[in-house]
Amino acid sequence: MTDLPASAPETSAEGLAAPLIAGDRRALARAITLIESTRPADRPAARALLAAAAATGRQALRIGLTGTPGAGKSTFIEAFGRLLTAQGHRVAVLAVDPSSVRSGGSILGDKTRMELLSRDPLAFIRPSPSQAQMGGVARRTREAVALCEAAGFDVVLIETVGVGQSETMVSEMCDLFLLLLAPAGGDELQGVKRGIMEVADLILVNKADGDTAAAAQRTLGDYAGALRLLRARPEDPAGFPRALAVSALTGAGIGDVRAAIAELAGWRQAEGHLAARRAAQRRRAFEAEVRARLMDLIAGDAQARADHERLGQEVAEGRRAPDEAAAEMIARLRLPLSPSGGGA
Ligand SMILES: Nc1nc2c(ncn2[C@@H]2O[C@H](COP(=O)(O)OP(=O)(O)OP(=O)(O)O)[C@@H](O)[C@H]2O)c(=O)[nH]1
Ligand SMILES: [Mg+2]
Repeated sequence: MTDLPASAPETSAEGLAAPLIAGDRRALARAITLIESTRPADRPAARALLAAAAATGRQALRIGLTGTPGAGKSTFIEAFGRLLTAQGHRVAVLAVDPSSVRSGGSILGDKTRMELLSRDPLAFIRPSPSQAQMGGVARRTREAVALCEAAGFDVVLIETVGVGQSETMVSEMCDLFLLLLAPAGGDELQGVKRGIMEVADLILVNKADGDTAAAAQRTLGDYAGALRLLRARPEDPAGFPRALAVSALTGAGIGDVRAAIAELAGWRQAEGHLAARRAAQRRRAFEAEVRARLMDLIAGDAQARADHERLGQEVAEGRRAPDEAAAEMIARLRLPLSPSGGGA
């Protein structure tokens, strides 16, 4: 078989860029498929498309959302997303699911729980690709956000289920971070990792309706108390981070969430914190890409791969110190740099 050119019409950057920038959702979906491709031959077209996207200079408000399984994330996105589109915003929803296997039931559940939003012409919903390590997921998600922005979506919601490192990753690519919780007994507080509370701008206690209304108010009190113990952050106005009770089902409190987000984002924008945060995020993304490429260099070379495996084994067995083995690994790559090794 001959190599298919990377610029096959259906995946060419030139063919996709114009409709993408015109806001065509099918072009956006295909563009995301292109940047998700693991075929090296697709990468040049993906890069060209990302360059065209960046040239638009368009930016959205990027909102991260995490929450325990079943907390009501999908139902919340349906309610919140529809509130935004009713106000004329164009809303893109990107799901990040690090657990590679997503049950068909869950996807079906999402379809019904975001039924109106998924049919809304002002909305775009993209389920997570089912694969790969966090590194790859982080890059793809970052790039998908950039494509959504170029397509004219002015709010991008990045949803992740509250497990593993995915929240940290999502918080690294958003302007604002929401934590959605279901009402529960007091011991639930311990179940939420302190690290997530520290990056959350809003803690939303969902299901504040019907039988669970009282429990939601109690949980709200617990979290509001816990938030008061956190150190004030210089990039926040008074009153943040804040805890709110909502009902994604009835819509109660969703308007307050909208108002709190507008207040916080407006303040951060005016004070320059938003720009500084994005600059720091881009910088860290660059550092992560450099590290990833170094690992790719190793993986792509048989000798380097063997050295890496052997040194890793020696470190695991306690025969070598990690620092020393890493120095040898880098020296063996024979990069055209003088290996000063930090101390020498
Ligand atoms: N009473 C009540 N039930 C809710 C509310 N929001 C969601 N639910 C219910 O909670 C269940 C889970 O809702 P989902 O929106 O699927 O939750 P999720 O966090 O997306 O779940 P996963 O994606 O499976 O982690 C469903 O049965 C919803 O109908 C709410 O505000 N009040
Ligand atoms: Mg869901």
